[in-house]
Amino acid sequence: MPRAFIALGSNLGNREKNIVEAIERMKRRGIKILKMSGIIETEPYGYTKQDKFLNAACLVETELNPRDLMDALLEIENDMGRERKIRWGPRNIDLDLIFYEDLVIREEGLTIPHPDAHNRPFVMGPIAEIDPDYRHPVLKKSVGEIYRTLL
Ligand code: PH2
Ligand code: MG
Ligand code: MG
Repeated sequence: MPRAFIALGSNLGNREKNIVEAIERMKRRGIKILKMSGIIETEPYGYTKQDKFLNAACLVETELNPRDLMDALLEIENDMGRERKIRWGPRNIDLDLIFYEDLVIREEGLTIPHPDAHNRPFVMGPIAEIDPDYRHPVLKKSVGEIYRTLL
């Protein structure tokens, strides 16, 4: 069955509860969680006038194709009351599809690998914790190597 890495983030409300709830909602939709990273607190990136985030990542196994997995993640965000106001701004839950197998997809509304993931220590760190040898299919470098360059 296909495997994918999903990054989770929250900086509004009960951040830890939001991350746990998002994981539960993925499971309920039949998305199997194979591994979960630890949860880390991180400084806001991009738009810096906002509260600190909790971030984590998980490795999942799913029958959903990339587009349907992406749609499922967006539905979970909406079901949890996610509001979209400021780009890169505060959010109660953010579920980003980072890698799907070793696929490279550049379509309207679906870019895999996530186009900015390799610049974000709060994404590369948790994924490197799960599988440091996983190779970024565009950069052809392991996430462990990429993470080290961000420190
Ligand atoms: N997500 C963003 C923008 N900035 N900063 C941190 N620390 N963690 C995030 O998950 C994050 C962010 C947009 O998705
Ligand atoms: Mg994000
Ligand atoms: Mg997102």
